[in-house]
Amino acid sequence: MGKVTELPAIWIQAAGCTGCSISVLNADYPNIKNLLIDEVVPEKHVNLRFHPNIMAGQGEAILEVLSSTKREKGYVLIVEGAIPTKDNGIYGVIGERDKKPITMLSWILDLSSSALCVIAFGSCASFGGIPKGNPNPTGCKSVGEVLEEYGIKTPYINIPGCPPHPDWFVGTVASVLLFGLPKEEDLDELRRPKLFFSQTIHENCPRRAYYDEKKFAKKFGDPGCLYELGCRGPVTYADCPIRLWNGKVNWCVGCGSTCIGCCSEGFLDEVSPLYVKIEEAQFPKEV
Ligand code: FSX
Ligand code: SF4
Ligand code: SF4
Repeated sequence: MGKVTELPAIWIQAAGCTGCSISVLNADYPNIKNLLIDEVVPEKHVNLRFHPNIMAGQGEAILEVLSSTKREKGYVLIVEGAIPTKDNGIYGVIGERDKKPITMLSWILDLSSSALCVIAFGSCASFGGIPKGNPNPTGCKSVGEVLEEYGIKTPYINIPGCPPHPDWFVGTVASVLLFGLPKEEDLDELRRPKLFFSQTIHENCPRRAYYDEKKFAKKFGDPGCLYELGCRGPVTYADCPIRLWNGKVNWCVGCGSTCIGCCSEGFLDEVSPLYVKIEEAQFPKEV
């Protein structure tokens, strides 16, 4: 057997609901055990050193893990949740030093500056999401906004979704392990991996024939396209209809719900109210 190389990773949770973590815990092939204990790709192992939900450690000891990983460099920083920035970020803290709270903002600035890359996981981290929604009392911002505001040049990848699909995380990490950091041409203009986000939901939806024939559901439970019930599939980029969710069991439109545009840059404010029809003039031209 060859020598196993390790990629250290730190997962910071900022302002979110933890759904992104729960989604990754539901990864199936590879599952979360394969991801954390085994080699995700031959001779490469992800060493997840800090994750608030699944690590056993607590207190000073785990804060030291953050500091020592930072000193080593060569790690990936994963951020889940938007970053509260108002009043120096005091509305979101992780631990304390000398009896003073350490803000999420300061951790993210500190850890991102020495990271190989930052993965903004979920719509909150990628675009601000629900925590940034009007009136945004804590001044939440996306990871990209914060890095750019503070002049931090570490490359970052946005993986939106509320929550994002576990495959989008595992696939991105596996790609970093196999091929190194994604090249600019692998990301779109919103820094999403093109592999997962290059087509709209509407392009691959199994109800698309109904749309083309103008057979629209009038109420939930009806057969037909859900466009008139407010489906955001035509303006949302993600591969849900072909990837499916929960171990390929089903997905939003498959179970009779509209796509609510959870991967959209404007989620949630700009896709609301959710169950009101959008205008066809808003569709991108490729659909
Ligand atoms: Fe946001 Fe993560 Fe939505 Fe929740 O914390 S992307 S609110 S599913 O889980 O950040
Ligand atoms: Fe599918 Fe929604 Fe497009 Fe109708 S509008 S075809 S339900 S994605
Ligand atoms: Fe989000 Fe739409 Fe995919 Fe459902 S179908 S997970 S709402 S992007």
